Amino acid sequence: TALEPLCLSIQSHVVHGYVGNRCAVLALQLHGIEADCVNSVQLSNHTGYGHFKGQVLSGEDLDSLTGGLRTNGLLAAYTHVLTGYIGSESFLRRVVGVVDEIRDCHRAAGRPDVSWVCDPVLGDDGRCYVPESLVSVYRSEVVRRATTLTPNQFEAELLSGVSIRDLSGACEALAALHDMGCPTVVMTSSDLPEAGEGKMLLVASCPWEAVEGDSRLWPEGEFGLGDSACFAVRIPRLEGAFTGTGDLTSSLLLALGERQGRGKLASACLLAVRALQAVCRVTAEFAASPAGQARARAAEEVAASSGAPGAKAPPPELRLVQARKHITDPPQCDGVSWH
Ligand code: PLP
Ligand code: PXL
Repeated sequence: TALEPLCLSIQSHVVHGYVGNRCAVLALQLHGIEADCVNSVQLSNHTGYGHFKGQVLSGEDLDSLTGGLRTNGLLAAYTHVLTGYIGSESFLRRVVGVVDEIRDCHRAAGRPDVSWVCDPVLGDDGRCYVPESLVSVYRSEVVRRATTLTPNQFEAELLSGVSIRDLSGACEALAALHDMGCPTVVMTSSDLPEAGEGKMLLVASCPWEAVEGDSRLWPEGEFGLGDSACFAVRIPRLEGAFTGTGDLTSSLLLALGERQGRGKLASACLLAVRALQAVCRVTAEFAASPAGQARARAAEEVAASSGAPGAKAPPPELRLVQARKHITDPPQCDGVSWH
């Protein structure tokens, strides 16, 4: 018999705010997916605040937690693994080991493979914010094990070695990641000329079977390269910065992929974009409200009085709880469309 979905989510925890597991677990649970979490760090708040305090889980700590799960026979229950920001090579190698062990359990029991939705967090806008040595571990060990990768444009370029200037370059980079062993790649944000003014594109590439239930959903047909279908969703850029959107996106892709079922990756992507856009809009509306503006002024005063040069107030935290109905029922959003 098929197992109930149960996701092991290995991500950051923050006491205040919504990044990492604080985003992902809520989104999974709202979609009815049980989520167990390993908190790879526990920080007071995300690092965009300038000041943060807390602890980093060591590789030995991770071994100890997985050892407890192993002893109780719990590793065999995971149907999905979701990973996000990982800050060290030794921790990443151990995560790979955990995925291998979960897969061994399922293989021994004759059950279907475990899916690994991996957000290969390396950096953004041409800047790496993890140690350079992680790139080669992602390339050699992670890409071929992940069932779905969710890089941004910069990460897709670093992992594939293909520079992305336009949509066809994006498809080439994603095809290179298929050649490296990952069947489904969803580039969750990009800055491409085809997007149009004020828009960005989510670009996905996957086996044709992964979209066969969504055939002719998007108007101009797929623009696949050989064995893979490639499609894109247009996303309006909103005023202001948001933190945690990448973590929310990968968890929504996992949850909506599960809900839509096999062969419906394209509609899962569209729904994930709608949910994300709706959460960002609810967040932006709050930020513009009197209560949101008072909070922003207070944050600016704290930053200014901290004495740290260049300290500035962080962007508003995502309003996930307030936007929960949009997470479960992604609404139509102006400007969100197939390319
Ligand atoms: N703003 C909006 C409206 C988004 O939907 C997203 C992510 O999809 C972002 C900002 C973050 O984009 P990036 O990952 O390029 O920082
Ligand atoms: O959303 C990415 C992220 C994950 N984990 C920690 C962070 C951030 C973004 O700032 O600070 C700890």
